[in-house]
Amino acid sequence: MYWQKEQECLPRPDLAKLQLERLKNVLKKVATNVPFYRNKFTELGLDPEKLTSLEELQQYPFTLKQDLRDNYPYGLFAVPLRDVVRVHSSSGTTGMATVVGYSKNDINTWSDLVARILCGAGVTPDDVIQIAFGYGLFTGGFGLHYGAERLGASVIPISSGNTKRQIQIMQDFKTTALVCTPSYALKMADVMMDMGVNPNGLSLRYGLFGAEPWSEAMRVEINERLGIKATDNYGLSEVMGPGVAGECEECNGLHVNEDHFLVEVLDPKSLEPVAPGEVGELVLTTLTKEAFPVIRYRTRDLTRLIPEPCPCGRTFVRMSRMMGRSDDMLIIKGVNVFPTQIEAVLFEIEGTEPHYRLIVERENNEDRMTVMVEVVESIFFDEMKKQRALVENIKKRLASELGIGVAVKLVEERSLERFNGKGDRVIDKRQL
Ligand code: DLL
Repeated sequence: MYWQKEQECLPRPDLAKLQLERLKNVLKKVATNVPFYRNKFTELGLDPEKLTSLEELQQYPFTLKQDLRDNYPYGLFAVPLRDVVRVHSSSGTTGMATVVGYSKNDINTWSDLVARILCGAGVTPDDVIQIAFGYGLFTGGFGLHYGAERLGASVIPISSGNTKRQIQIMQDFKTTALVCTPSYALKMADVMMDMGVNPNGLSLRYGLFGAEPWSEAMRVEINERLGIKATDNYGLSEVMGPGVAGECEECNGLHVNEDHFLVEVLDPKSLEPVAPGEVGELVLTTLTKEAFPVIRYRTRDLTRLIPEPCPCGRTFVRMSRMMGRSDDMLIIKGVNVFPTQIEAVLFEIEGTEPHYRLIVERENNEDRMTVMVEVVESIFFDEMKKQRALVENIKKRLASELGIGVAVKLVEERSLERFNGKGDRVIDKRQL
């Protein structure tokens, strides 16, 4: 039921003491080893040596995704590269990409924290875990893999894609726990139906889902269609990857691994703490990471804390499932996409206008994005062949920037509605 009971059930006063000690340590470390933090702290007259309470963290500056981009690739690492044993990165080309690193100890901690989440969700060493997250620069595949091995389960590192094969393997290898995005779980249920596979005949019992937003209604549907117990788990590469927080078998909020991450929930406008239990932006500080510590990282994810104790016995605070974003980031097929990335690509292509619309839909449990882009008159009325070549070019450039395929539709100049100021160019029709 617990992976590290002593830590997961630590009395709150002891936890606060541990957090303060660790916070002081990490602040001192970044002030010494990372010029970005040192300069900011000096500017604000902050001396980590003088830290006496957790509340004083509020005087410290935030870290933004842009700071990671500005320091691409290794500028925010707090140890020399020779002590880094793993690197992960977000999609996107230079200027948009973010890079994170892990020391040997970081990988060790990461494995434990993911094992905690698997264990909390009901998984044991007797389980056979099929990991259908992508293995690669994305943290999902490797993160869950190391945690599952740490737990001692049997791991099937199948990675993402090829749904029929996933189902075949699930049948043959007697998978008991499925790890992927919630939308992919529903997609699998669809394909099982097409293949005439009855989910009740499978060995599947648990589903651990994350990396994209989903709803209680989706959970009910997944549980019913696959005959499993679905739990939510949350993380982000900038802070570690999966392993930051996860639901226990109560399925009522995600426990944050608070001995390793300090949580704040702030009003995204005033950046002041919201009242306990109110919705705000999640801000995280890593307490133990060596290679890539982050101080007050603005996740842009909206959630609320659930201060009441959980019947499971864990003392770590719970947060509600993610309720949205305080920026315009989209998650399409589990991949993070910023409209600005698309804008930047279109800007570079001759013949396109800087006016576009992004339509996001979910069809048969699969995300689809269509980029509608205005093109100059001469192209719009040009031969089909030229238009097709332009569409292909845009598609290719977008696929390489974003890491996912999108549909592209050319529209006539001045046909898309104009906005005063920052208009909403995204039409997200997905109903989760
Ligand atoms: O998605 C890490 C991860 C992998 C978490 C596998 C869980 C399972 P990134 O690619 O950096 O990392 O994307 C992080 O995804 O800021 C959220 O907006 C979103 N996200 C992650 N988990 C959830 C979740 C991984 N359970 C971004 N519910 C985050 C809603 C989630 N959104």
